[in-house]
Amino acid sequence: MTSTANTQQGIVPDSLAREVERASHCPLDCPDHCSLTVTLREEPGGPTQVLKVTGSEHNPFTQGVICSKVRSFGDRVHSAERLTTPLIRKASSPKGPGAEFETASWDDALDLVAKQLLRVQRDHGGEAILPVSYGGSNGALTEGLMDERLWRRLGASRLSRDLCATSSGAAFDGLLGKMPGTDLRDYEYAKLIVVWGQNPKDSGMHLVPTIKAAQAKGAKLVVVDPRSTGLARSADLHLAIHPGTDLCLALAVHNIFFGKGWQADAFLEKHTTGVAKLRDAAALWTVDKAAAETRLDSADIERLAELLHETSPAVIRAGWGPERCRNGGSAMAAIYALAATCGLYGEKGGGLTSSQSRAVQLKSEVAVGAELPAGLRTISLSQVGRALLGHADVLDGGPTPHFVFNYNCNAASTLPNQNAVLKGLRREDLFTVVSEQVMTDTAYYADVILPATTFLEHDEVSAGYGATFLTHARKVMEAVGEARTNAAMFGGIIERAGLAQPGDATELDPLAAAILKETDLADSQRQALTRTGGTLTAFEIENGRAPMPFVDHLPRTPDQKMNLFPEDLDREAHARAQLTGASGGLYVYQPDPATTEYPLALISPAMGRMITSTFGESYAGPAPLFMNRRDAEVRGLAHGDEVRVFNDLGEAHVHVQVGGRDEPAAGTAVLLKGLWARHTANGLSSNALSPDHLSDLGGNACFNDARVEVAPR
Ligand SMILES: Nc1nc2c(c(=O)[nH]1)N[C@H]1C(S)=C(S)[C@@H](COP(=O)(O)OP(=O)(O)OC[C@H]3O[C@@H](n4cnc5c(=O)[nH]c(N)nc54)[C@H](O)[C@@H]3O)O[C@H]1N2
Ligand SMILES: Nc1nc2c(c(=O)[nH]1)N[C@H]1C(S)=C(S)[C@@H](COP(=O)(O)OP(=O)(O)OC[C@H]3O[C@@H](n4cnc5c(=O)[nH]c(N)nc54)[C@H](O)[C@@H]3O)O[C@H]1N2
Ligand code: SF4
Ligand SMILES: [Mo]
Repeated sequence: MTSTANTQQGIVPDSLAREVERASHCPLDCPDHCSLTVTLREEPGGPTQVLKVTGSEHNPFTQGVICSKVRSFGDRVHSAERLTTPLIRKASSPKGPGAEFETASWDDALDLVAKQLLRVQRDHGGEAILPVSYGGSNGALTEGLMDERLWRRLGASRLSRDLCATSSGAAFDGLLGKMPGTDLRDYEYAKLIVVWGQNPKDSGMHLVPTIKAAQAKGAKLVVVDPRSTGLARSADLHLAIHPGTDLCLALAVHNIFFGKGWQADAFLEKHTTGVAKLRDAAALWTVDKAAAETRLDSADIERLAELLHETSPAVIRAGWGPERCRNGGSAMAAIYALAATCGLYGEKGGGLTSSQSRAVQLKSEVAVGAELPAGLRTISLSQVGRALLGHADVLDGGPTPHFVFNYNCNAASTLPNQNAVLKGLRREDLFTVVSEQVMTDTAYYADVILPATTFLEHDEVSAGYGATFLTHARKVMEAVGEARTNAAMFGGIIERAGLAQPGDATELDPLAAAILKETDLADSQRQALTRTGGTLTAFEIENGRAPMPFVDHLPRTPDQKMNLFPEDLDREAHARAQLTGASGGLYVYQPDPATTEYPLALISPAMGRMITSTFGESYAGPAPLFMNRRDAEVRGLAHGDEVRVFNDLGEAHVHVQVGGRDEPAAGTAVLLKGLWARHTANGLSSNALSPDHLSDLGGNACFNDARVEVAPR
């Protein structure tokens, strides 16, 4: 090559630059956890450029294939919207869209943050400090570690990170403990695959070729999804269920099995408890009653039961769609329980996989190095808006937050009750810090913005959920600009706030070692981690195949049995229902929240080109509202029309896409999750319409309980 390249340093002859390849692993909030090769252009004394990100073969599930988002990850690293220095809001500039900032040094920014933290702690109490973080795209070194040390030492409010997977987490832990599920690679051997409320094409793409391979060998496919996704269209049976009614469908299938005597008696006897109570709960759900509630044909519900009865091995891939509603926990539990009633376990290619069935559970907790003060109140991430507005019902007797620290989260875009969140963040008596990689919608509400590294610029320890791979990825390049890791940023604040203690571990390597030690890795796994940065389970390394549930391991419940009716879950669901005066309990259905005014269910599934709101800077939009032809017709709407979608919480201004790909069933509308203000005409998304009540188990956000009307604008 004889050319030269433009860089921030000027013109550098290519002879001085070099191309290098480094190994990495993708920690983004996606089940698959691809292993990667990153090609970089490095210049002596100059900035490093990400040239290419491709898949590598280390992870046998992802096999060198990666999604387009991460193939173009260099665009995010070097984005024009990348944050490269600390910023402080100009005193004259109001918070929110268009806010103006001045560049600051890290010293000045951290001094200000520490000073404000101590002021709020002194004037309002530690609990007036509210960390707002999620951490789905973060592993054990960037979430729940140095941040947690700071919050504990300050006595800050606890945050319940319940945006996602807490319904399914509570249900899975209650029924099976932290037990690994059926390995996704083994789906190839299944003769029946039931994809229940998951959309692998967009949100875990490596399962798609495995399903296709099984279909090519004669496997049948069932998809339970309100949308006519590509997978649904290729299925033998597509149950276009009405959102939030999966509990009725799952219980009706249990009821058919028990009614016809098809239940797997030997398995139930040997491996489960609580079957009688499950059976009683299911007995209330005749096929016709379930058909009415789910808006499915009775014959299709019966067909699902027959397929599960007739076909073996059969496997259920349970996704996240059914969990994001008032009965999401019970729905997930009833779906998981089908694996027992229908006798799916025991054969290669049979069983159940959920986001909870991970091979290795990571706990940053062991390396935090600070005691958790007793009695701190907890605020739900789904109810941050109401907390910021001082609603007593979510403050648990504590103070209204006066300090928000937003990191690993894009609160302005991703939390329900968006209008309350934005109004709260606009409060002038609230001090807000946002640590981010790019200028998100949330960053515009900050008093101080601190630039964060991406996973190519920091070390991370993380595990796939669904795919069984644990990784310790090393940074492949120095930080862009002045971006800092979460550990360095929180370490700096701890120092400045005078909260450091002698002997505090702050370096990432010993912290990572402490976390990995707790996972009890086998020698073979440690070696693989050191060699390639990624490892399979010890079982697989030793046996050359993935472990099978109930064959190679048992539930991680106290009695090693699958508990089909955990009493503590029943109590939790009962208590949750009582908050609204309803009667409830495990497997108790709560009616559809639709009204005559707001009859349409609005769901907000994952978008292929983003990870929740991450990569929003590179999606131009505008985002469409997907509608069923019939629903559009009765409202006089045609494809492309500009509409308002609204309810009592707010409204979003969008255009409609009628019919076509991913068409929802009649009665359901779709606005994909993670949208930024720039993607809709009025800057609000489906979250302006999502209520902030919590699910029956695990207190999950109930995004899909939004009920709306659509009208021309
Ligand atoms: N590209 C990409 N990948 C992602 C993500 C992303 O945003 N983009 N997000 C990641 C994260 S955070 C998560 S949690 C997972 C989510 O991954 P998925 O499990 O795929 O979750 P969703 O996309 O929310 O919903 C899945 C499907 O459920 C359907 N659905 C909605 N409501 C219901 C219901 O009540 N019942 C049933 N049966 N189906 C319903 C939706 O139409 C959708 O097709 O994906 C992860 N992977
Ligand atoms: N309407 C609707 N909304 C939803 C959902 C839905 O179904 N419907 N689903 C929800 C789901 S499944 C999820 S998981 C949540 C996700 O909610 P969020 O976690 O708020 O969403 P992300 O887009 O993943 O935002 C993570 C942010 O952290 C930043 N980040 C990444 N790494 C680091 C780091 O090391 N340091 C710092 N400081 N920042 C970092 C990223 O740039 C990104 O902006 O959203 C939920 N929101
Ligand atoms: S987001 Fe998912 S599919 Fe894309 S590279 Fe990361 S792990 Fe692989
Ligand atoms: Mo999620």
